[in-house]
Amino acid sequence: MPFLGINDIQTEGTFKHLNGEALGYSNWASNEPNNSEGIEDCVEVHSSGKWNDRSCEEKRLIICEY
Ligand SMILES: [Ca+2]
Ligand SMILES: [Ca+2]
Repeated sequence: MPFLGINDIQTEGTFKHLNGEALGYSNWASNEPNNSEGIEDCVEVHSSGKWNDRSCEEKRLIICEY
C-alpha cells in the first residue's frame, strides 16, 4: 500500500503534510493512528481507502497529491 505524504514526526499525534500544513481531511481506520510500538510516524492507505499510521522505515511510493 502506498504512503501518504503526511507524518507526525515533528509532534507525536499531530499529523501534518510534508510542507507543514495541518491536515484538512483525514480518513483513519478504526483505532488508528495508534502509534504502535511508538515508532509509527508515517501514514499508509489501505485498499479500503482508510489510513493507518506505520513505521517510516519502509520506503515506498509516496502520494504527495491526492
Ligand atoms: Ca506517531
Ligand atoms: Ca497504526
